[in-house]
Amino acid sequence: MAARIPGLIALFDVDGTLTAPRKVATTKMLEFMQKLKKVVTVGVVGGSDLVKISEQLGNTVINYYDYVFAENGLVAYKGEDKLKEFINFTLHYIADLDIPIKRGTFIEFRSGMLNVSPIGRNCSQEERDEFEKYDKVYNIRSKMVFVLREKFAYFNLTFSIGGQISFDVFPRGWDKTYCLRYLDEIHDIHFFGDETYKGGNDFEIYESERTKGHTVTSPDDTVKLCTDLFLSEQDG
Ligand code: M1P
Repeated sequence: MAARIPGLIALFDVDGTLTAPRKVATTKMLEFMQKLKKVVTVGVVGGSDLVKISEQLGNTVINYYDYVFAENGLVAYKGEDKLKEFINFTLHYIADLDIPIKRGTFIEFRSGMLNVSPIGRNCSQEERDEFEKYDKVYNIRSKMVFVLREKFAYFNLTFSIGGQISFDVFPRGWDKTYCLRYLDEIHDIHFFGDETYKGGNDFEIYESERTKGHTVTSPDDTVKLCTDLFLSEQDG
């Protein structure tokens, strides 16, 4: 087997890039990644924790990819008083929110971020799909982010609407670019993501000077783009 291209990595967002949002990767995608891994170093950087990424990409995800960065690669969170103030305000805001249904787990506490969901993370798949549609019409999440950004401007937070029912909140700089510090020796970093617009959770790493950013529209689009970039010469 030919050696992989040295100093180059193809780094992928998960939801909307390797899988449909919160869904399991297709066999076609898993097989494609195995093929791609023979040619380039491959990595995953997701906003979710490792448990969720493993549900989507398989229990052996760590063995399949050269790098797996869960929760954007973060490990710590500090500032208990600020945290409490933020959580209290956010829960009050959600309590006053008039949306069709609410379930449980409105704030999920993760290692390097808070994930805030107006409907609650305990909702079913059907309920989450419905909320996504409702949110597209009524902008529940973007209005909430607007209020929180104003209210907590001095906290230096980044708000990122990535998935279907929630948004992530984390200290500025603790976005997906955080994982790049583990890739110091790699100079050619290709990043693939679907939420690459300003405010999307792939924006910072897509824009980073250290990466060549690629916007994809679906997992199929990811396969097509990677084939054109990395595999066309191999097949030809
Ligand atoms: O990876 C994108 C997002 O996936 C989930 O979003 P939601 O549950 O709203 O569909 C969350 O894990 C979120 O943190 C993550 O950014």
